[in-house]
Amino acid sequence: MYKKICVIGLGYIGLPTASLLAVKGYEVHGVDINRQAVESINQGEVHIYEPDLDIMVKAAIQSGQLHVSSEPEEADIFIVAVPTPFQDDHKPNISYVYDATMAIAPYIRPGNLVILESTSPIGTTEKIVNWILEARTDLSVSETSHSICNRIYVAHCPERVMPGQILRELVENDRIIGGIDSPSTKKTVEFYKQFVSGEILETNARTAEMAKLTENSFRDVNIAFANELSLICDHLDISVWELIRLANHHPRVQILQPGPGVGGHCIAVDPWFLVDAAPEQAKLIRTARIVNDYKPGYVVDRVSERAGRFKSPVIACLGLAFKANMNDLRESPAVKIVEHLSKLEVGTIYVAEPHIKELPESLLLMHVSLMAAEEAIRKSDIVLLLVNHDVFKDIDSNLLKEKIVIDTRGFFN
Ligand code: SAJ
Repeated sequence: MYKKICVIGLGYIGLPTASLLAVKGYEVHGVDINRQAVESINQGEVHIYEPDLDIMVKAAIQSGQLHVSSEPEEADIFIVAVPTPFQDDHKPNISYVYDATMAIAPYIRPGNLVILESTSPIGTTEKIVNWILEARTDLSVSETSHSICNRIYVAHCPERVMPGQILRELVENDRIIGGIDSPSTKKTVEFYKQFVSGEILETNARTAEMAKLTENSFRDVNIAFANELSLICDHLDISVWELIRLANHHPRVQILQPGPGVGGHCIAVDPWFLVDAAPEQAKLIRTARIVNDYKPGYVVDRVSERAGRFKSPVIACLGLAFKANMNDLRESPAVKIVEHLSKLEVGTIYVAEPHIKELPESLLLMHVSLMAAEEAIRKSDIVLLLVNHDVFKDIDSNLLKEKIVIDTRGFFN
């Protein structure tokens, strides 16, 4: 029975996973290169926002089952949950996975299981095996009689949780597990069965890697379809919101919602890994990325056009987060749009983002002000709705009557 788990990377996936396992009774050692994060977690605090995560981290630390530092320790299982961003040319950057593997390599013992949870380009799990075996010639991954006593197990189990619902989805979501061989898959399945109530699906490492990329590409392509419809509808003077509502009455049609662009660290990134792996074949996936990335600039142009009608235009921008009801600004199209409007000096800009207390530095430097939504609307000529936060439902609709409203989410429809 596995007892001790070492989790590398204490971000949006690693920290909830480490605390969940600790609360379930495992001894968990968390590792992060960010020393400030390590310090705050050890005090039972969190450096990222996710509903109820603070409560779970506090419980895990207080129970003594979770301890964190910047150095790995020996363990039965190593879980790698580090970022896998892309470079400027959209090529995947797996240097954090390499660094994490090198960091744990000296601590791996025969019989250990190494699990990659980071969303990864196809072939990454096999690379981890090669890196470990290069660093540790005493270990092996084969089952021959002379190597069985020093073999290790390696598998990919991609994280699939939705920011905002991570703690529930960590337990309830179905999981895909692909080992580098069948014994690795089986050991990993046994481990996840201990804390996952969803179905556990077995495959090989490469298919597991591609499955995760496929899920996020599927969503990106579908959002791109909705975004393209919004461009066509603007051109033809048809309400895209009414159009989608009507079309979705068809029993086999379910169009997603257009927006100001696609944000977050996942959907706007992962499809590029498929494009990189098969550039000739992944034409639709690449086009979807281009359509979605076009949307923030398109919104900026629409606002600039309208602002041109005023002598000194004032624009109220509602929302900055990358999606509704959260304070997460990672890769947020709303932030990009406000930055761009400000750079172009389109007018005076007020931002209402009820989920944050302070503007990001980029906007502070641009003299953008943060205020309550109704106050921003009162002072403005143009109201630009960027995020469909539930709290904006309380806005008095009379305030919008005399304003030019640019609603990128169909919120006021
Ligand atoms: N968006 C739209 N229109 C829609 C739906 C979303 O414009 O109809 C936008 C959002 O506003 C946001 C972006 O897309 O800017 C992404 O949001 P999201 O809710 O689609 O997804 P994420 O990035 O929060 O989480 C995704 C999830 N993947 C899928 O739903 C296939 C999650 O399950 C993954 O675990 C996560 O990526 C990840 O970590 O990969």
